[in-house]
Amino acid sequence: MCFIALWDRAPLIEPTYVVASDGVRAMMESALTARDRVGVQDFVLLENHTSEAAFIENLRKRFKENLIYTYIGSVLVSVNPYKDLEIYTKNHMERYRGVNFYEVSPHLYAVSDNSYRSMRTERKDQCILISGESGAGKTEASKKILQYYAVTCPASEHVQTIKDRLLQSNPVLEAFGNAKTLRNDNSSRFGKYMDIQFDFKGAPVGGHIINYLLEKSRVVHQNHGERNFHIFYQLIEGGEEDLLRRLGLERNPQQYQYLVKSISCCRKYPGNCPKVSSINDRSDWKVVRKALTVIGFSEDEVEELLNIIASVLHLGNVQYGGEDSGNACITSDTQIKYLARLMSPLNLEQASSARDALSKAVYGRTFTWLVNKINASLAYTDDSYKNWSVIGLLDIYGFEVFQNNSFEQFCINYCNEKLQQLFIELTLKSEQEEYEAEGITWEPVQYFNNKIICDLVEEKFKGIISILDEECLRPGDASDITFLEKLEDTVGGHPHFVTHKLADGKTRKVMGRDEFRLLHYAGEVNYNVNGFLDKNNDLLFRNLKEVMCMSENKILNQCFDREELTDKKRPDTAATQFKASLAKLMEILMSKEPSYIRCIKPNDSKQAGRFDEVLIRHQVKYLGLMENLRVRRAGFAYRRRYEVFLQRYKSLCPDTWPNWRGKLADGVATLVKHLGYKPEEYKLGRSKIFIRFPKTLFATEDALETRKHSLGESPQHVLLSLP
Ligand code: AOV
Ligand code: MG
Repeated sequence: MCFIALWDRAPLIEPTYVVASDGVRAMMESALTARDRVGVQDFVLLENHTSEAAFIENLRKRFKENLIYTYIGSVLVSVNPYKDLEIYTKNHMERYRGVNFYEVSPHLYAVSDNSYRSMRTERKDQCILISGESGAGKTEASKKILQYYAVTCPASEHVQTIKDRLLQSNPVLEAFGNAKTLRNDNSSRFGKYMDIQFDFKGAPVGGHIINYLLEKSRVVHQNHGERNFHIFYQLIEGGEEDLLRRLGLERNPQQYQYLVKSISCCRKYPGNCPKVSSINDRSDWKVVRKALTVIGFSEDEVEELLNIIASVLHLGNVQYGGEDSGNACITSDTQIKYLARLMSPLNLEQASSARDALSKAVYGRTFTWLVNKINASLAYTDDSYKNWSVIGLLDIYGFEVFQNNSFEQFCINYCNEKLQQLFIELTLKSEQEEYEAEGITWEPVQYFNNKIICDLVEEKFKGIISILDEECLRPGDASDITFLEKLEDTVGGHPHFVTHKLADGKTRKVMGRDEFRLLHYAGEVNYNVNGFLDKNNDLLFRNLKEVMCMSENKILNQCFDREELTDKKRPDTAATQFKASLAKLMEILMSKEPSYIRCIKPNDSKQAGRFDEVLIRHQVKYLGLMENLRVRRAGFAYRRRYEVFLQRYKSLCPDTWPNWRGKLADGVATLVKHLGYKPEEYKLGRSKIFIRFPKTLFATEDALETRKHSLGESPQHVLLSLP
């Protein structure tokens, strides 16, 4: 229903305003030039809809004109402009609000407004799924959607508080969960699904966030050229003198091992990149500090939270030396007595990894605590309104490929596979259902279904996660390499799995012996297995947990529960937990009416105005946009409900003008007959007309314009509905 509704209200083409000074001809000529210049605003209107070149050309034309949004039917395609466009003002919001946006350009706000109205009129929960690779603009889109609701939805005093908290949750979660990567200066390192709850009046009265697998390993090391989570730099750069003194921190990121240590070349290039030109840590600190207060953190809670952040930095500076016995002793000045006591039975390597495991656990659990705390502040407490409706916003980490890809990339890319699958299933399904509902024959469309890759990763017993878990649980000589060997034995023949071993027993030289490659829907990625077992086990020494339980810090106290110490059951591995949480997410999303935003990254240098065709073609391909278009055009380029079609074009036929009194379907049949539509050009369904070729529709649009102008109906500024 949501698709249909959106399409029905979708504008036909970019509206272009032209001053009608030289009569109709000049008008039409300008309009044609405009059509040529800005392309079509819905890909279904492309003459040659199967041509990838035409698709890219249309994107390019529009990108050049700063028209970053284009539809494929009801799906919004967005190209990251890498510059601030004046298209998110309050005026723009007003333009889309509650409007039958038939005549308005494609926009995030159109999708947001459509979901909102569907939620209200159909009382059906909605969700907006934003996908695309790292840096494509997902997080920005989700923030803009939230702003749209905050500004345009009705508000009371209570609602205003909720709106403020919803908005302010973003800077806080980004500070603790985002970081600079090579792909994106503000890359989300966790997945986020946020429900916005609306009461019967359509006011946002509450919210709830579910977070997915934070990339904890970043706390203890980063790839060269990347940073740790923003909060560390914000605190050091922006924290008040007094505060830093209390936390024992120096105002110099270079002092902290966790901020300067990169995985590769750490000695050669000490210091990652504490300063990033696009980021102002000091002013971001102020924003975060204020946001914490708006969300309802007390001064004490903020102090405890920052204490934890500082402790992680101190922990990173704990250095070990070797004793004669080979056991580690702490050599750094920082006096952390409990650590000394606990870590001395370990050798040097074990002690360092125990320290890092502690830092990761502390940070990861604090992040979850933070999400819970935000949820508590967004929770709607008024029992009389249990019956709210929901719009869910999904913004996760995008597909990513680095020089070095590890367990984290494996999980992130697996998550993207799952979302792609959901997209395929739902768009195809809804399309097919629409044809069936309208009594029109569905012509099957060939498309690549990535279920085969999802199965390769998650299938019970034989999937990669199962094999990884098996190795994690196996006592004895299990290692990352035995895991790889098991993979080769079990899934070695899978068409989407590759290692250095060739079928004839020879080796593939371009691949390392500690790597496996997955042929993802979005491209090939080599994963290095080093660290897979440890990261999947995600274990923390029991005695370190005990110490954390004894901590006087109230947040840590809540993060490390005593019950955990007595629980004999081994917790699920990280990958299995992630798999289960994704399965749950899919269930949530399937239960709602989806809308899609497909984000495209225009270049790898984060530059405005650069349209890198190779990169874009690749994304168009793997996002399945051509297939999406083919499905949408399966047979028919365009469809519209009878009443809408008749209302728009009835003036073109004397029998339907000014009013048609009979059945709508008969009116449309009379109208198109008068317009000279040939039988092969259209079909009449139960409630809609389906038009096969864009040119048929364009001719009708042109006729409408000519009529308006010949009647002198046009005012000085004429809205030309031409592509
Ligand atoms: P992502 O969420 O898709 O990547 P972001 O939303 O963080 O990507 O976008 C990356 C950067 O692109 C932002 O920091 C902005 O500088 C710029 N940008 C994106 N969208 C817009 C827009 N509509 N207008 C102007 N600038 C924009 V990742 O979280 O890495 O998967 O994991
Ligand atoms: Mg993001």
